[in-house]
Amino acid sequence: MEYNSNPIPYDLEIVKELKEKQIRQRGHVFWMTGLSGAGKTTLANEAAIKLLKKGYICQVLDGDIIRNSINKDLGFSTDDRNENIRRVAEIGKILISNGIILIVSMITPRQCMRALARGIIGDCFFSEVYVNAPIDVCEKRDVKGLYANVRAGRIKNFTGIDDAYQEPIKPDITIQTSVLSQAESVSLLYKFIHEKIKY
Ligand code: ADX
Repeated sequence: MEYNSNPIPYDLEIVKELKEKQIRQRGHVFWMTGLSGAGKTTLANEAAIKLLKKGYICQVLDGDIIRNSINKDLGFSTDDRNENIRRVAEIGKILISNGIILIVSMITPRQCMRALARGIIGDCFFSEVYVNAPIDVCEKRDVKGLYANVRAGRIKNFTGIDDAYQEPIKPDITIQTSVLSQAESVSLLYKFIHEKIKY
């Protein structure tokens, strides 16, 4: 069968409005950026559970899980990280057109990568959440034992050690997980999400 390069236009924004009316919530992407070990996954999952308990429909896409499934073919070069982010942003665009609240948890180390995601999803449906903890705190936490492997020379191009993490210039919200307790961080994130998604 021939590929149809001129499909009938399908206006995602119109569909989004209609679905949002059905499920009474606004589709929006909360893109959590930060170092490995900053707390992105924990906060994403906790906030998602809170949302689900309140009856909202929400999805978490986490770098580690995505990299073991749909993005299995990608590594950690700049090109691969770009592609990793691009694919997740494209999936995100589809999910939010269904009115779904999407929380993405991915390092997204460069400004241009975050701009890429924002550009695909659309400025008004995208919030950059900077999960901020100093590298020494992340290394001390070493939840996955990765920093120890980096120091032993077993992992190269590790973000924050021998590969750059560019701090967000103007994130929509910053959550300082080395200052706040976990409960305070989750509550801050939840409130921020709720303001954006309430119908
Ligand atoms: S991103 O840079 O492309 O946004 P992503 O969030 O998907 O990264 O994946 C990061 C996760 O992969 C980390 O939390 C860590 O568990 C694992 N990882 C393995 N190697 C690296 C590396 N070189 N740099 C960063 N994270 C790595």
